[in-house]
Amino acid sequence: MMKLYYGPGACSFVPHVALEAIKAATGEDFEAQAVKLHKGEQKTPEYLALNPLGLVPVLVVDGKPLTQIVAICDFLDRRFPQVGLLPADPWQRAQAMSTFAWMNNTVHPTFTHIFRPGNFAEGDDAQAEVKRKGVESFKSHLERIQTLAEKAAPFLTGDKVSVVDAYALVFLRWGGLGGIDPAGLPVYKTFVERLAEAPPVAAAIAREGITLETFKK
Ligand SMILES: N[C@@H](CCC(=O)N[C@@H](CS)C(=O)NCC(=O)O)C(=O)O
Repeated sequence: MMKLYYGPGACSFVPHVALEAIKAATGEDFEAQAVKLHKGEQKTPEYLALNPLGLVPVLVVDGKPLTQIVAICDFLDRRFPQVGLLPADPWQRAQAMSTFAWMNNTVHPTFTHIFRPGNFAEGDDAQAEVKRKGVESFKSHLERIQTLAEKAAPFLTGDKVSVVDAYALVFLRWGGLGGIDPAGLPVYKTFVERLAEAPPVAAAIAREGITLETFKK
C-alpha cells in the first residue's frame, strides 16, 4: 500500500487530495502518516533517511520514497490516468503542469519568506522586511490565482478536481495565516469554499484536522 508522509495544513495536502481522489475512483487505499513539523519530526534520522531534505511530502511506493510534489503528482496521474488528477489531452495537461510548476517553484517559496524569514536574512529589521515584501508578492500571486478561478469550469483545469485545485486551496489558507484577508479575494474564496465540499478534498481536510478559516483580524 502507498504511504504518504504529510504535515497537517502543509503543501503535502496536494498529494493527499490526489490519493483520496484515487481511492474514491479506484478503491486503491493508502496509508497516511502525520509528521509534526512544529516539533521538528521532519529532521529525525528516520525521516531524513526517507527524504534527506527533511521536508514533506514523501510518498512511499513499494518501499521506495518519492519526493517533490510535482514528481509525486505526475507519478500518481500516470499510474491512475482514469482519475483525472491532470487533464488527459497532452496540450491541456501541459497547460495545467505550467500552472502547477509555477505554484510549486514561485508561489510556494514566496510563502517561505513570510513563514520562515530567518531562512533569508539575519536580524529583526531585515527579517521584517523580507516578510513584508513576501506578503506583497504572495498577495499578487493570489490575485493571479483568482483570475484563474474566474474561469473555473467548474475546477481550475476542467471538470474534475485536479492537483492544481488542491494547491490553490493550500495557498488561500496560508495567505490567511500571513495576514491576507480572503474577503479581498471574493471569487477565489468562493471557489475554495466550493472546492472544499468535493468529497476527496473534504476527506483530506478532515484527516488533517484543518479549517479554511485561518485569517484573524
Ligand atoms: N519543493 C518541495 C517543497 C516541500 C516543502 O517546502 N515542504 C515544507 C512544508 S510546505 C516542509 O516540509 N517544511 C518543513 C521545514 O522547512 O522544516 C516539494 O514540492 O515537495
